[in-house]
Amino acid sequence: MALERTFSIIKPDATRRNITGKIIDRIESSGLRVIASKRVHLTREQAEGFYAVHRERPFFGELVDFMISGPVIVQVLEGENAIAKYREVMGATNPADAEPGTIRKDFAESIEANSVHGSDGGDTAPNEIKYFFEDGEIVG
Ligand code: RTP
Ligand code: MG
Repeated sequence: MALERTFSIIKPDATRRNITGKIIDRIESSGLRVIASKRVHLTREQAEGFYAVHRERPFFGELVDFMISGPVIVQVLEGENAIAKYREVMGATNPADAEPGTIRKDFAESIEANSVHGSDGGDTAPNEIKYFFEDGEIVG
């Protein structure tokens, strides 16, 4: 099976609580490999652009405020079936609905402060990766 790449953000609630290592351990234990990583503080423009698909949703303003409330870690993950695999490892958007053993069940604070982002499909993943990384920053 071919290797696939997905895009991950470890969100500000997790950097604030200093639990990024615990989250990366879940990622690596699942078999996914971190092939690019950097810690950044998103600008409002970057966060609005990244979440543009949600612009009309009622939570958009709060989501952007949250995503710029502290540093994040953006990453490219590689592995077999990486996009679906990482969605499984993350768990449901709302931690109350997430399966035991998932990142969001075990670490998320709320439906908004839910510790991680992962691309939701083969159409979005490459664009999300390009939004944050140059080709030379990704070492597979
Ligand atoms: P993500 O894009 O961050 O991986 O999360 P997702 O696909 O599971 O959820 P999505 O529907 O794309 O929502 C994006 C992020 O917006 C926040 N959210 N808040 N207050 C609310 O009702 C609400 N719903 C979603 C979460 O941070 C969610 O991850
Ligand atoms: Mg999403």
